[in-house]
Amino acid sequence: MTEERKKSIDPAALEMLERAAGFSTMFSRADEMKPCNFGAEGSCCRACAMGPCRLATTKDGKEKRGVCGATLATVAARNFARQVAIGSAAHSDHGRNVAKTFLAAAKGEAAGYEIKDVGKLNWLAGFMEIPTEGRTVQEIAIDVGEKALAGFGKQDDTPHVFVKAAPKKRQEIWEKYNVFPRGVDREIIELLHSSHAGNDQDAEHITTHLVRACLADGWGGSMTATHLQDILFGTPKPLTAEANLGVLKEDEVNVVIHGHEPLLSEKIVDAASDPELIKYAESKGAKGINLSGVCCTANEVLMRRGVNSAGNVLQAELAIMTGVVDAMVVDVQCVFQGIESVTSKYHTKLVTTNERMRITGATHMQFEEHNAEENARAIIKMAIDNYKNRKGEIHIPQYKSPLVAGFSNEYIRYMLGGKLRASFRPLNDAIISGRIQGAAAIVGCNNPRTVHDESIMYLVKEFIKNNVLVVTTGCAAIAAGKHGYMQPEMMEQAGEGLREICEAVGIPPVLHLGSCVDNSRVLTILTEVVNEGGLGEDISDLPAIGIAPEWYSEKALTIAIYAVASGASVIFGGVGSPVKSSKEVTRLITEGYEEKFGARFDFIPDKEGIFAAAMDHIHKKRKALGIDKQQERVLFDMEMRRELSV
Ligand code: SF4
Ligand code: MSK
Repeated sequence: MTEERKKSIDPAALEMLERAAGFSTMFSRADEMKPCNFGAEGSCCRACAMGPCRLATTKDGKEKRGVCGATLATVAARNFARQVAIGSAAHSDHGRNVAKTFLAAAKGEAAGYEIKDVGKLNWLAGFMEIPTEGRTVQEIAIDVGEKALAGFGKQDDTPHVFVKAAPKKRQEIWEKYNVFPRGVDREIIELLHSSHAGNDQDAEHITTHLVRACLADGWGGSMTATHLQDILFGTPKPLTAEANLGVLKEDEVNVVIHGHEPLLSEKIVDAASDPELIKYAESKGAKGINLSGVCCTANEVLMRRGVNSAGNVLQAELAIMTGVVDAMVVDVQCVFQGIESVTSKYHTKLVTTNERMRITGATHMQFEEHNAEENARAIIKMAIDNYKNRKGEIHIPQYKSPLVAGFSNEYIRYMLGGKLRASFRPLNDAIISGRIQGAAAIVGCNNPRTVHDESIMYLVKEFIKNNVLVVTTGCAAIAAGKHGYMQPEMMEQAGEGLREICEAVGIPPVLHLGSCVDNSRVLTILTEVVNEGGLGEDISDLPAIGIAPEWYSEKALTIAIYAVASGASVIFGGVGSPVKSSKEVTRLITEGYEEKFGARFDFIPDKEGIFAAAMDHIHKKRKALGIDKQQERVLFDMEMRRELSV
C-alpha cells in the first residue's frame, strides 16, 4: 500500500488505486489541483465582462466591491442561485425526458415500453384530478402524461400540480414567503434571469427567491421523474442484489451502465437477458452477459430490476481499469471526462447516448424512445463484439456485498401496516415511544477531496447504533450497500429500539430509496409521517435530518434547498460551503432560512461534528414535541410483532 493520503475506506477501490499508481484518476487529479478559494467560497464573480471580480473582506474588515458595485453578499448569493438553478435544471430535464417517453408509451409510440404499475397510475390520476372511472389505462395514461409534461412549461401563476401533496402548514409558509413553485422551466429561467448582472442585488431576496426553483425541482421535476418512472417501470419492492467491483466477471461480457436516466438502461436490462444475445455472446467465447451499473442509473435498475452495482461515482474509472468492461454506456450527469482517457488505455467502448452529454472520443448512439429496444440490442452486440479485444492484465478486486434495496414510500407504508391497513402509524408510534429516535436521510455523492465513503459510513454506523433510522439515496446508498449495511443481519449493529423494529418488520436498518431524483420519495415519506399524526403539523416538527457527507454536485445543493424549504434541516460535510466568503449569506441560509422555513442549511466539515449536530437537532425536535422523556420500555411480545409484521 502506498504511503499517500488515505483515499478510500473501500477495499475494492483501494486495491484498484494501488494498481492505478502512475495513472491519472480523479483521486490523483484532486491531489494535483488545489481548489481556488475565491471560487470555492463564492466570492469570484464572472457575471459580466467588466470583471471577473474577486471580492474579499480585507484584513482591516473593509469589503472590496465589484466594478459594478456589487457587494460580497450579492456575489455569493448570486453564484449560489446559479448553482441551484443548474441543479434544478438537471433533475427536471431528466423528469421532462421521462414524461415525454411516458406519453409516447401511453400513445403506443414507444415500442417496448408499457404501463407496469396501473395501481399507481390510477392513484396519480386521482391526485391530478384526472377522471379514471370507465376509462382505459391508455386514456388515463395519456392524460397523466400530458398534464405532467405541461407542468414543466406551465406559464400561469398557479402552483405546480404536485405541490398540494405537501402538508397544509408547509403550503401556508410557501404562500407567506412567495415561493410557491409554478412551472418548472419558468422558475429556473426566472432565477437565471434575475442572476444576470444588474438584476437582483439583494442577498436576502436572492436567497429566498432561489427557493422557488429548488421547490420546483423537488416537488415538480424530480417528483415527476419518480412517479412516472414507477408507473412505467414498476414501483420498487424489496429485492436482493450485490454491490462493488467484485460483481464484474472475467469470463462474461461486462456492460456497465452509468449516469441517471433509466429510460434506455431499462431496455438494456431486457437486451442483456435476451437468449439470442446470450447465445451470440457464447459464440464469441464468453459465458454470458453481465450487466452492472455505477452511480444513479445503477440505482434505478437496482431498485426495480435487481441489477448489481459496481460502485459509486468515483468507481467508474476504477471499473474500467479492471480490464473486463467491454462497454460503458452512459446517459446524463456525473459522467466525467476522465473516464474517456481511461477507456482509451483499455479496450472498453465508451458509448454516449444522450444529446445533452457527449464526450470527445466516445461512440455516440442517440437514444430515442421509439428506437430504444433496437438501440439497446445494438449496444449489447457492440459489447459482445468487443469481448475479444481485451488487452493487458485483468484484475477484478474480489469484494462485493449482498444487499436488499427497493424501498419505495409505497412499499414502506405497506410493510409497516400490512396489505389491509398500509400505514405509517407503526413508524410514528416507534418514534413517539423513543424506540426510534428519529430519521436521517444520508444522501448524495462522493468527492475525491474527501476520503471516499468514510464519512458516509461513519454516519450510517453511528446513527443506527443510536436508534436513528437511516434512509439513503444516490451514491451514499451505494456506499451503504457495498459496506454491507443493507442486509437485514445488520440490524445487529443497531441500537436496541431500532433493532426491535427492524426485526419485527424484517428490514435492514438502512433503507435504499433510490437515485438522486428519488429524494422526492423522502419528501413524500416526511409528508406521510406528518399526515399520520402525533408528530406535529409540519415537516419542520419532525426529528429528521438530511445529510450529504461527501457532496460534490450542484444537484446536491438544489436538493438541500428544497429539503430545507420543505422543513427538513440539512447538513453538508467534506468540502466547505460555497457561500463561505460571505457572513451575511451564511447567516441567510442558516438562521435566515430557519426563521422563514423552520429549517437550516449548515456546512460542517468533519463527520464527528455532523453527527453531534444531527443528534442535537433530533433531540431538540423530540423535546419540542414533548416526546423526549424516556418512556417505559415495553418489550415486543408476539402479538405486537404480529401487529407490525406484513
Ligand atoms: Fe464584477 Fe459586477 Fe461584473 Fe460581477 S457583475 S463581474 S461583480 S462588474
Ligand atoms: S449520482 S449527483 S454523484 S449522488 Fe446521482 Fe452520485 Fe451525486 Fe451524482
